[in-house]
Amino acid sequence: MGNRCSSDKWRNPDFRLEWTSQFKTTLNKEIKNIPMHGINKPCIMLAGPVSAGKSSLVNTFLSAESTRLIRKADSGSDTRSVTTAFMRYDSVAVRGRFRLCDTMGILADKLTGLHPVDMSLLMKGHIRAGYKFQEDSHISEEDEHYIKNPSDLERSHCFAIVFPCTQVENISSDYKNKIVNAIRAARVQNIPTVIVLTKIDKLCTNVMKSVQKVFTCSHIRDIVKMAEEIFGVPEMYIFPVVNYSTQQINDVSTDIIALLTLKKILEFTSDHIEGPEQE
Ligand SMILES: Nc1nc2c(ncn2[C@@H]2O[C@H](COP(=O)(O)OP(=O)(O)OP(=O)(O)O)[C@@H](O)[C@H]2O)c(=O)[nH]1
Ligand SMILES: [Mg+2]
Repeated sequence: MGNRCSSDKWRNPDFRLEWTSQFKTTLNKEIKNIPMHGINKPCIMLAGPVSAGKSSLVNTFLSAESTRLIRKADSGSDTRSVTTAFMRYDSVAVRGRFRLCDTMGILADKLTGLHPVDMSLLMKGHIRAGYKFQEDSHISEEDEHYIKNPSDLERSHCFAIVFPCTQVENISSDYKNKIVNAIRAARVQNIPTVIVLTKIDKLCTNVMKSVQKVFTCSHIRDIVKMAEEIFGVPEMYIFPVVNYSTQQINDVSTDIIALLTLKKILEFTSDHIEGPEQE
């Protein structure tokens, strides 16, 4: 881990960006006001490798809306996914504003981890929350958690790939293929895709000490550009974040990075729900 920060910003996520609690409050108000065009609880589906930080991201987003750290999703390090069931979490600040959908981790080898069929069915809304994923097979249509005719509320309105920024440079072709195929499946279903790059604190010593340095760290910029090339998702839809992992109390900069990301994701989701103008 090194330090490649300069005084130049590689991204300006908001022209008002100030690392203050007032700005956190403003962002939270703006998030509450994003129109969802009749969809009561749009679903942001999170998917990505085992230990990428999907469940931690749920907790970080929920904490950033709050004055204290929220730990609803179980997180931890293992070679197998800690999250074994499909879980949905309501936003904290305004119940029903949006839902975060947490899934079992993808594994590089072909036969285990989140099954590509389950991934596609989750996007279409065919799987009920609480479904316990099978390690080596997908849900059957006879399963009590299978929804035959999902409503608009059950499908995914945004697909967020969660990927550790520390693994972008040496991603294996198996992982790459599984993720690129998932992105293609989302595209076929016209679901907007974003990438959230976690663990930026592990990439740069300066960012580890002060997460405010995120937009001045050229190493993080390079990783974002690399992720654009690998996954074929435009840079503007790629967001570096740091999740709460060891802290006990909210850190305003961590909350602001999370809220800037959440706001963009919800704006893209809102645009997608609104769709093109109808003749
Ligand atoms: N330093 C650091 N650690 C993180 C970050 N995000 C997650 N972690 C840690 O990474 C480990 C895995 O995090 P999880 O949130 O459980 O990952 P997951 O993607 O839900 O993993 P599975 O459910 O097992 O697929 C935990 O020990 C977290 O504390 C981050 O941004 N920085
Ligand atoms: Mg998890």
